Amino acid sequence: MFDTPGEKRISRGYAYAKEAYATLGVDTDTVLKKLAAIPVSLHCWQGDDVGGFENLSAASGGGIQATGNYPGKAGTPDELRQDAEKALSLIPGRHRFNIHAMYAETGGKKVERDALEPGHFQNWVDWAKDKGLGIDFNPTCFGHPKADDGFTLAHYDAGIRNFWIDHCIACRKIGAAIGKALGVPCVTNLWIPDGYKDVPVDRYRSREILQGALDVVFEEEIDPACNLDAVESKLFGIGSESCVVGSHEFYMGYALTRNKLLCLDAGHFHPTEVISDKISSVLLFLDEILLHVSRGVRWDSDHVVTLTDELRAIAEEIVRNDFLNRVHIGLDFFDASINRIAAWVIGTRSMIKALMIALLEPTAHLRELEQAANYTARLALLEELKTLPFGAVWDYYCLSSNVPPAGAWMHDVMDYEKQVLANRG
Ligand code: RNT
Ligand code: ZN
Repeated sequence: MFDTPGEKRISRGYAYAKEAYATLGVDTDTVLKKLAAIPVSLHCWQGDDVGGFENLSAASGGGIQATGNYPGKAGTPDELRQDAEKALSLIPGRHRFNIHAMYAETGGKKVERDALEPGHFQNWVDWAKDKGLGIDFNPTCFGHPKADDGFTLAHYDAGIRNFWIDHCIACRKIGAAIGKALGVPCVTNLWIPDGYKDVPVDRYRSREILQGALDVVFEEEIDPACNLDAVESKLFGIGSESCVVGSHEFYMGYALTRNKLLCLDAGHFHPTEVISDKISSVLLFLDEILLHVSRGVRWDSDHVVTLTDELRAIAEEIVRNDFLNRVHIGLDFFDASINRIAAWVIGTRSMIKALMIALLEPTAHLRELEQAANYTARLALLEELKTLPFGAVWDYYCLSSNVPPAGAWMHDVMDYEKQVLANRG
């Protein structure tokens, strides 16, 4: 390593950056050690446009939709794992993989969602073990005939409601089995699409029904060493513009009173509202939270995560407050208009880059300035930090993690596209 002219350039760049950060009292080597220990949960559904492998219907339903038709989408679990492996080989660090119930492998047999068992996810567990990955899990309460009218756990019909309750109970057991098998807890996140296209008359009753259903889902205690339950709120979806039953206030209250993880999805609030500002509030009252880091453009569009101000702010909130053990960082985006492996790589590398930049900050000094009400110096320093050579630190991190640095990984993706993706039907 560090023999080729390109690698030598990265090595020289790092030496310069190390000195530059040292003048601020920041040790870049320590930063990179910390960074390497932060897992990011890559969502499997970027790889197949939220399709799953149950052959039910092409569309995801539930008001979420991947747009685009870039060729080469994964059509089988093996293809999806192969694609994920490719993406992971271009991402520094050790991470997690987030799957949905609809990615079950039932050996060609039709298994209803309320009858799913840990065995249907054995291939995922074996794969994760082999690759040193953790796994997170999700019930799939959409893209199914029993969810076609947009209601699941909050359905007025007890038959349909119970079907989804049973599905969610099955999923918690699957999560627990996964966590047990891998020796690290699985975060099982519950999101349901339930909501009204037009103005409802009785919001309270719908929310009361949801509360009751959730209490049944969560009745059985599960060892938190195996499974952690999270609940995800939303403001609106396609077809649920007027009222989403599982709103922020609903799940905030639910998580607080039932000791659950709250999942904050970056696209699930008013367009000018940001989740970075919520982390410090909710963590005053909750032990742990889950993030669905996403990028909404004008609405909950789930664009690929990029290094935006908000992404940086999210990372800063986690790092500055030492919340790394209380915030589970998951990604949630799906873009079918570009190479799907590149989408994973861009989004995950951006997340890690944001965490690195936050770790490179001389936070203690900034805090002192703030406490002394020296807002002038605080602003001046925050601005100066923006042009420090973090790109050189990033390239060095990639290279020393055996991952291509900036500008190099796209060649791998293009080769893979020619050799693998182009041959898919
Ligand atoms: C939908 C939620 C949810 C899904 C995934 C597929 O608005 O964000 O998290 O994106 O479960
Ligand atoms: Zn989400």
